[in-house]
Amino acid sequence: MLPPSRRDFVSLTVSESGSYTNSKQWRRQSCWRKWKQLSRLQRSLILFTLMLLLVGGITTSPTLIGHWRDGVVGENGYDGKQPFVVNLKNEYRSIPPELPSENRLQTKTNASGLLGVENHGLHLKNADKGSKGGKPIISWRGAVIEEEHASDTDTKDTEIQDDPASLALAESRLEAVREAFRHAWKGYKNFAWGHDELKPISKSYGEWFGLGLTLIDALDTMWILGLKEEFAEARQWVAKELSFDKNVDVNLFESTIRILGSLLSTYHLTGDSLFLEKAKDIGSRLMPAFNTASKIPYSDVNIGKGTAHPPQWTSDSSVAEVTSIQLEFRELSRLTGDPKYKLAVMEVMKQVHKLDGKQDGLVPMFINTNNGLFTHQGMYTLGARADSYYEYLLKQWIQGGKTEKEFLDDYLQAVEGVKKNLLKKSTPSGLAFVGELSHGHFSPKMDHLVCFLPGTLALGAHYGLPADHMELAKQLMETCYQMYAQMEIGLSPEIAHFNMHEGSTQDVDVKIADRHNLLRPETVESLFYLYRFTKDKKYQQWGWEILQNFNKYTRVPTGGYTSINNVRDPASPNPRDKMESFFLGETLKYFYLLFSEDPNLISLDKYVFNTEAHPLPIWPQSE
Ligand code: DMJ
Repeated sequence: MLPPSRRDFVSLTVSESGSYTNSKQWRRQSCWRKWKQLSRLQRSLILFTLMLLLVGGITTSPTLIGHWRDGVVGENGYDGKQPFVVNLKNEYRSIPPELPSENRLQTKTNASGLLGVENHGLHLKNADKGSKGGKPIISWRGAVIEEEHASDTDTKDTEIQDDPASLALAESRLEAVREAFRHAWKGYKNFAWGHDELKPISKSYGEWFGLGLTLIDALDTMWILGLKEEFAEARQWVAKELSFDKNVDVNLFESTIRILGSLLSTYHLTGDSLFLEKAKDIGSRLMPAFNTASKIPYSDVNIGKGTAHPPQWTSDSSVAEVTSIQLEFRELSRLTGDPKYKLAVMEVMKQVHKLDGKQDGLVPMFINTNNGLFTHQGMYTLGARADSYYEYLLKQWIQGGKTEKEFLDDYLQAVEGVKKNLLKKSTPSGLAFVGELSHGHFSPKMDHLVCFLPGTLALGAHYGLPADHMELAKQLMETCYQMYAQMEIGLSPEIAHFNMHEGSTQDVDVKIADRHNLLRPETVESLFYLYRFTKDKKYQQWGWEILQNFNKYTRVPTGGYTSINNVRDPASPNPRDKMESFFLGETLKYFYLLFSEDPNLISLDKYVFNTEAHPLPIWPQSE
C-alpha cells in the first residue's frame, strides 16, 4: 500500500502516457533487482516451474495439439485433411479420413478395457447460442465448437429453446425416451441377449441372421441417449462374442443398413477402433453379393462361405435394396482407403441412372441381377421396395458435399414425378397423400413406410432445394400424423387407404390385413426433421402423443415392446410377440432427437442419417 501522498500523485498522473511508461520501467527495474538478489537454486526452481506451466499449457490446448498432430501426419505424406474419394468417373485417390469430433463423448478406457463414457447430459446455456458476443458455442457433450465450424443454418433457422420451461419439458421427455429404451433393453437382456430379436411375450428370441442384430442396431442409440452402462455391456459383447465368420445367409441390404451402418456410425461417434474393425470385417464379407453378370447385387450373401445368390423364386433384387447401401459402402471406402466398396455401389447407381423404364423419375420396384434391367415395369410406389432409393439420392448428394450432380438431378426429377403422378388429396379433410400407380391406374394406398418422405423433403429444402418441397413436407407430415390420430389406439396401421370419393366421412380406411403396427420409425423420423427445421412445437407434441400410445399399447410389463396386430381395437391390440431391431435403432433414437432442443445433437449440417437412423459424416467440401 502506498502512503496517501504517493497515491494522490499516481492518481493524478496515471493517464499521462509518459508517467505510465516510467512506472512500467520502474516496476521492471525493481523486478530485475529482486531476481538478481535470488540464489542460483531459487532462480533454477522458478525457471523450472515456469517451463512446466508452459509445456502443460501447450499440451492441453486443443488448437495447438491439432496443429501439432497435423504437422506430424504431414511428415508421413498425409495432410490430415483430404479423405479418400472416388468421383462418378471412378477416379480415386487414397487419402485417410478426417473424423468429425464434436459429437464424440469424452471417453476413457478403464482397467477392464471397457470404454467409459463421461460428460453426459444436455449442456444448454445461453452461451450455446453462438460466440458473437465473445462466448463459445458449447456442443451437446460440452465440447467447444469453433465459430466457423458451428452450424450456421441450425442456429439461424432453429433457435435453441433455452427458457427454463422449455428445457424442463424437454428434459422430462428425453428421460421418458431413456426410460423406454431401458425397458426395451431389460427385455432384450433378460430373454434375447446376443440374439437377433426379442420375443417379449414368450420371453424368448428369434434369429434372422444370428448376429445379435438388435444389440448392434442399438449401439449408437445408447451412445446418443447417454446410456453408459448399457453401452459398455454391449461393447463388451461386440468385443468378445461378435463373429462374422459364420456359415449364415444374410440379406445384403438389411445387414448393410443395420450392421455396417451402425458399426460405422458408432465408430464415428466414439472414435473406438473396435467398431471400425468390425465394420471392415462385415463390409468385406458382403462383397461377394456384387459378383453377378450385371453387377447389380444379389439379395443374399453367405458371409462365412463367401457365396451369394438371389432368392429361390427369382433372380430379381428389389430396387430399394440395391440402391440403399451406398452411403455405407462409400463411407467404408473413405475410412479404409480401399476404393472397391465405393466402386461396387456406384456402378449400381450409374446403371440405374441410365435405365429405361422410369416414369418422370419414378423407378419400378425390381431389377434383374442377370441383365440389369427393371422388371415388373409400370408399377410405381414410394413405399416398400422403392422407398429408400429416393431417400439415398438426396443423401448421397449431401454426403458427397453436394458435388455429384446426377443424384440431385434424379432426386429433383423424382419429386416432380411424385407430384405429377402420385400426390392426391383425401376427402373429407383434404389430406395430401402419396398413392401408387399400377400400369396407369392410381391406387390411394399409402404404406406407413412412405412417411420417411416429409423428413427427406424437409432435409432437401434445408439444403437449398425449392421451398415448395418444404410446403409439401408439412402437408405430408400432417397426413402421417393423422394416420396415427385417426386410429382407435392412436398408432398407425402398416398401410392406409385414403378416401377420395365425395361424401366419404373419414379420410383413412384400413383393410383387415393392414391393421398391424410394427413399431416403425418413419413418422417419428419425419417429425424430428420437421421440428429441427421449423421449431414448431406441434411436431414435438404429436411425437409425444405417439410415444405415450406406444407405451400404452405395445409395452410388455416384463420388458420390451411388441409389434401388434390391430390398431383399431383398444381392447385387444393383439401382440405379435416381436420387437424389431429398428425400434431401438431408429424409433427411440428419433424420439430422443425430436424432443431434444439442441440442434448440435447430431447436427444435420455435419451428419447424414442412413435409412436405419445411423448418422454418418458429411464429407468435407473439398472431396
Ligand atoms: C428400417 O429397416 C429402415 O428404415 C428401412 O429403410 C425401412 N424399413 C425399416 C423400418 O421401418
